Amino acid sequence: MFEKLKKALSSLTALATQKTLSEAEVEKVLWDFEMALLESDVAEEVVKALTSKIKQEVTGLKLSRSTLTREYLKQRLSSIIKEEFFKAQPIDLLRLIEAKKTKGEPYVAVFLGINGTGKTTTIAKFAHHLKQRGFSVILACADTHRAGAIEQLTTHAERLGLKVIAQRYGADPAAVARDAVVYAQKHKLDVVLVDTAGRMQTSRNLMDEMEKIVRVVKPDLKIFVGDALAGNDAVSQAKEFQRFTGFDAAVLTKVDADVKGGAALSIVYVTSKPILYLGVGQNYESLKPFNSDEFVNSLLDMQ
Ligand SMILES: Nc1nc2c(ncn2[C@@H]2O[C@H](COP(=O)(O)OP(=O)(O)OP(=O)(O)O)[C@@H](O)[C@H]2O)c(=O)[nH]1
Ligand SMILES: [Mg+2]
Repeated sequence: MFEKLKKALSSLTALATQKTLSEAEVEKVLWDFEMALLESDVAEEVVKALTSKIKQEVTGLKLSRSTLTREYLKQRLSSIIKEEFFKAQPIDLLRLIEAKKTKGEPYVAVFLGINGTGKTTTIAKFAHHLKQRGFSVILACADTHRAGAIEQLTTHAERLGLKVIAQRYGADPAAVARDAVVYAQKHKLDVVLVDTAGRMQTSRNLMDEMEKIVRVVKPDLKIFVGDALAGNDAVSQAKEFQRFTGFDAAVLTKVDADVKGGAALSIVYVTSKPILYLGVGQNYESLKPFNSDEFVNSLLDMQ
C-alpha cells in the first residue's frame, strides 16, 4: 500500500545523508520530491501547499549535516503533514451511534459516490463491523437504478443475517430510504445504512435525486466513498459531491490495490473532512479504521 508516496517522502529525508549540501542540491531534491508526489497522485494544489511548506523549512535551516539529520527531517515532515493535512476533527462514529441508541433513535448513514467506487461493499463491511459490536442494523436499497443492485444488497443482507428494505427498480430512492428509517424506528433498530446509486458528479438529475434522499431522511452522517485507484479523479469527485450534497466523512476503498497513495492525502486536504475507514479487500473483515497519525507514521516509516 502507498509505496510510491512512501518513496517520495523518503526521497526528501534522504537529503540528510549527503555530506555537504549546496542550495542547488537542495533545489534538486525538492524538485524530485515534487515530481514524486505528483506521480503518487497527490493533487497539484496539495503538492504546492506541501512543497512550499517544506521549502520554507529546509531553506530556513543551516545546511549542515548536523542540523539536517534524517530523523529531524522526518519529524518535521510528519508534523507538517499532520498539522496541515489532517486538520479535520476525527469522528468517533461508534460513540455517536451509541449516543443515538441511548436516546432510542436509529442512527442514519447515507453512502454516496460515483459508480463502482465500492459503496455497496463498504455498507456490507460496515454492517458486519457494527453487528460484531452488538448493534442492530438495517440496510436500505436506495439504488433503484442499476440492474442487479437490489439483488447485490439483498445477498449481503442474507449472508449477514440482516433485514433489507427494497422496492422495485425505478422506485423513488428517497421513499425507500424513508421506509427503512420508519421500520428502524418502529422496531428499535440502532443503525440504518442507506445504499445509493452510483452517480457521476456531472449528472444534474442524479445529484438532485441524491439531494432529495438527504432532504427526506435527514441522515446523521453522509459518507463519501472514494476509490483510491481513481487518484486525482477521486479528489475532483469529492470536491463536486461536497459542493452539491455536502458530506461529513469519507471512506477510501481499494487501498489494498493502491500503490500510489495520493488520494488519501488529497481528499482530506481538499475537503477538510476526515477519513473514517479504509477498504483493504473484498471480504467483510477488510475495513480498517483510519487513524491519521498512524497513516503519516507509516508513510514515513516511523513508530
Ligand atoms: N480490492 C478491493 N476491491 C473492492 C474494495 N471495495 C470494493 N471493491 C470491489 O469494487 C467493486 C465495486 O464495488 P461495489 O460495492 O459494487 O461498488 P458501488 O460503488 O456500490 O458500485 P455501483 O453501485 O455500481 O455504483 C466490487 O468488485 C468490489 O468487490 C476494496 O476495498 N478492495
Ligand atoms: Mg452499489
